[in-house]
Amino acid sequence: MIMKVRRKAIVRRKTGEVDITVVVDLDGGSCDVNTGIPFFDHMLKTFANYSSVGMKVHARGDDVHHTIEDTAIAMGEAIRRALGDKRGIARFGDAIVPMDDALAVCAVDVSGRGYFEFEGKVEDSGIKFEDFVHFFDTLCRNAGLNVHVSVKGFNSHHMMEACFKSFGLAFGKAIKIVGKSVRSLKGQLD
Ligand SMILES: [Mn+2]
Repeated sequence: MIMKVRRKAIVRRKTGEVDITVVVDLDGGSCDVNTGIPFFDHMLKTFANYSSVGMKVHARGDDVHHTIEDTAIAMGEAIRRALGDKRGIARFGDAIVPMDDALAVCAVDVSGRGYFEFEGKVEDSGIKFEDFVHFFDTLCRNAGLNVHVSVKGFNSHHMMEACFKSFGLAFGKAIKIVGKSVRSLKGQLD
């Protein structure tokens, strides 16, 4: 009998500053995002759409920085739990995404070692550039993802959106089940 294990996790993060519920289903599903920050919702929906990950994010915080930061922590933890022992996944994924003037490049390694590297200068758009970078960095450290993103262009909305599209596409490729073993010479991924 073949048993299919659903790669799904639920994380609730309630602190003195935020109340966040995240559901992540790596094998697909609907998208339901409401953080109270319209542009951030737009970016998270973009990530869900291009990665084909099923995702629910309901977040409320006392401050935009806290809401974005803690959503990244909760999403990262949910992704890490949903990935489990990472058996069978492609592990690596990449994408190059143009969006009018903007061009984003993203490479992902689901290594278990959280590290985010960003190249580019983006003006504040629907969210501050510093919060945009902080979201990726916090997500990657909590999920155990190694992600490199670079972007060029001049319209900051397009530049940020192209980054989320390329990250979604690259992540979707990296978590795809392509075999039966853990893709590491060590025989395991943290
Ligand atoms: Mn847009």
